[in-house]
Amino acid sequence: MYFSKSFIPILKNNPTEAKIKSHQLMLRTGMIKQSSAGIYSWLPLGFKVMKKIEQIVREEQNKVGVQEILMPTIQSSDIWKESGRYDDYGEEMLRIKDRQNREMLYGPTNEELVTEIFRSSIKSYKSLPQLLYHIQWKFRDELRPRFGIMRCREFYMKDAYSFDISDDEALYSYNKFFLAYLNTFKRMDLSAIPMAADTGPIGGNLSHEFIILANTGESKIFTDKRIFNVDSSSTTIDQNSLLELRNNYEKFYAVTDEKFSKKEFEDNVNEENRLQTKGIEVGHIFYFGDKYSKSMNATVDYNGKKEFVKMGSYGIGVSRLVGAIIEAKYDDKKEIMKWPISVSPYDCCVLPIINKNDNSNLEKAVNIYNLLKKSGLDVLIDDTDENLSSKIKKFNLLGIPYQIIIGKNFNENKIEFKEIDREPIYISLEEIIKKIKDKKSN
Ligand code: P5A
Repeated sequence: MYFSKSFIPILKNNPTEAKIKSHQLMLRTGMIKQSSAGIYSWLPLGFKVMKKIEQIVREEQNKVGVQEILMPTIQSSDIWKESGRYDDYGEEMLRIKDRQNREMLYGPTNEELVTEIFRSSIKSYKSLPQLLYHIQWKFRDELRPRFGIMRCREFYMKDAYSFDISDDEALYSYNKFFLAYLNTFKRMDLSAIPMAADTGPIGGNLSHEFIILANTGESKIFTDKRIFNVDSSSTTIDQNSLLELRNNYEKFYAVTDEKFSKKEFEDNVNEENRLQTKGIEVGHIFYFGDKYSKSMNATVDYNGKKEFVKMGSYGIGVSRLVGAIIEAKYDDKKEIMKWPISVSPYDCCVLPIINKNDNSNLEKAVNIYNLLKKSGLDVLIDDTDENLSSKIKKFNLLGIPYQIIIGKNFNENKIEFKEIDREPIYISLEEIIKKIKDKKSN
């Protein structure tokens, strides 16, 4: 992509209405544009990042055997009346009437709709477990939408649902998601810690929030620092390995503030290991047994008897993750954003220093740009005539992790190559391509 033809509407200064870094940077670099309170359009740069996040989330769901579906955003109120949540959900639910005067709503979550889909098709326990997910927009009429896309009204969520015959089987499903979540966030270069959490309007008595540490986060957390050293890399998807993983985490006290007890914290964690801080909730998983299957009569045939299925639900804030990654990766001191390569809007950028009346650097840069593209990389070239220092400033905000600078001492075998937050090195184009590709496949 040529910068001059791109739709990346960069603002000169930080927008004053934005209070946290991610909101500032997303507006400043034209990733999003507010359309009304808590509702945003996603412009190319932001959209590219979100789509990459979505794809990682999708691949990790598929890996643990979850099947993708797509449910609508608009739901009928009937199923919510069956579950009893139509009234419980309160003012956060956006209610709509269609031309026949039927009560509809914009889905804030999909436990009811997926239960309705399940009960109409699955009749025998032999078809269990069923694990289904979709990635779809949700609407919650939040009282105080804030921090841009971190707490907004319309947001993009991956929500999955599990259906099992027994508590034991259902916990096995729960643990598959537990592992899938750790792997998902790791691929975004985030360290997300599972913490025992409240279940709120979803219900149930077992739940973990996946939290990444950030001072600007809205969740207060209390934890044993040693939980950061738990390693999940050798966990496999069999039942025992997953149980061991859960145990390895649950050995350490780690809770959000609704679950916090001063006494338990002090009894369980030595003073030097106590950490009380803030974080961003990027995922939340729930086990609620037969809460929905009972009220909505979702049963399967089990040796001649009808049994209510045992369910859980599992959310990831796909759009929130865009902001969360900025909060985690923006370097305040250097004023540099650095996207993890796995979600970066471009793999690298080419920055020619363009002198008036001399197009030769631009020509060399275009040549390199074409070769990089041919090798399969996604590249942004800055073909504008801004000077180098203003290009660098701009690209420090855009956060593309690798820069190729074409200046006056251009040498084909020693091209200036810079990881955004490091000193430049001088290597050949083949070496540059190899470096970036190696990083991408990690
Ligand atoms: C789990 C999947 C649920 O809704 N039902 C289906 C369950 N959980 S949740 O915790 O309420 O939401 C899941 C994740 O969605 C993100 N999220 C938000 N993102 C942006 N703005 C919001 N207003 C918002 N509300 C929830 C969070 O990442 C949350 O973990």
